[in-house]
Amino acid sequence: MKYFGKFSAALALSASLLASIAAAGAQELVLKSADTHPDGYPTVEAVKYMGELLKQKTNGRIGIEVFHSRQLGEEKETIEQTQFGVIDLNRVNMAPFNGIVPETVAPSLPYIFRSKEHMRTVMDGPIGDDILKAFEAQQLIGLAFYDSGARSFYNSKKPIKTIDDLKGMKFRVIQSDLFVDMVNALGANATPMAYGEVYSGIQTGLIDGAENNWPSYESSKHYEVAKYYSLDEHSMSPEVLVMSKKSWDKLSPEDQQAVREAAKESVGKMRELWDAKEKESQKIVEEAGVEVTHPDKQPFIDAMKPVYEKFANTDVLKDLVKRIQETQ
Ligand code: GTR
Repeated sequence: MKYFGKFSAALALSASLLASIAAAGAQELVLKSADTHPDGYPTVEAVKYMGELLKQKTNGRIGIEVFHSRQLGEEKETIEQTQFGVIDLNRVNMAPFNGIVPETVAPSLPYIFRSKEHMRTVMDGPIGDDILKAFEAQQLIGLAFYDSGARSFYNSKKPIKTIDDLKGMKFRVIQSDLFVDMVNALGANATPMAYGEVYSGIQTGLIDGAENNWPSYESSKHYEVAKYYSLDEHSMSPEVLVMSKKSWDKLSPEDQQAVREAAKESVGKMRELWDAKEKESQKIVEEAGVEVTHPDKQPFIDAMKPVYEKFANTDVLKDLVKRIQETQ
């Protein structure tokens, strides 16, 4: 009797184990997603939210795991790994794509967007769709755009009150030739560098500063070593969420559709989080004693003319720029 009891208990146990393994097996395609930002940052949370939506849409078969805080490497490396299919999903800024997906140059151009609303209207519409499609030539599927606010300069040396104050200063830029030329055209010196090296770069004096939006300036803690922030808002280069074409091709058309929908549906959530985070980050850095200046933007805008001539130099790009400017 005792022996029999043990035997049936063992049977029951292995049956439940098998059931849970089967359930996990049915469920588990976990897409690996990269992000340079820390846990809690709006882009990280938006992709997690997309994962929840995807689970619902696929009856729990497909999920997403976000590897935040550069766990999978700096943006440039993760882009390559996504092209190779080692990483399934990647949330990155558009700027590191400028050299390989020419269409991404248009929304990365300085002062191309008149406002946050203008940027959102453009990226949500046919221009955004055309840019998303352009990623396919690079073995990537463009899924959605996220906000990235406006990027401004910050430094450890002095408040920037006019464009002339930038002369000779050394700024880290994102790894994009467009960004290098933009900074050089303002009379400063650009040093392309990985995001993860900026804090120590400023601390050791290798660079005087960098440029970014409020949430990045705050969450990276760069404000601790560079307390002068000048709101020149030179770029609104959006974030993009891409999928490896290799991973994409393994999905059924229905699952591909579910991925696309979940990505698009995460945009609204991201914007909510973003708007709140911008305010929160500004408050944090101001309370920490950051000195904010408001230089006149017109000389900055005027200085960008040669940058437009050099980078918006093909018919495709000229057309994109015109369409963006004409969008109301
Ligand atoms: C942030 C962006 C990151 C990264 C970073 C940088 O605004 O969200 O993806 O590109 O800037 O400057 O490297």
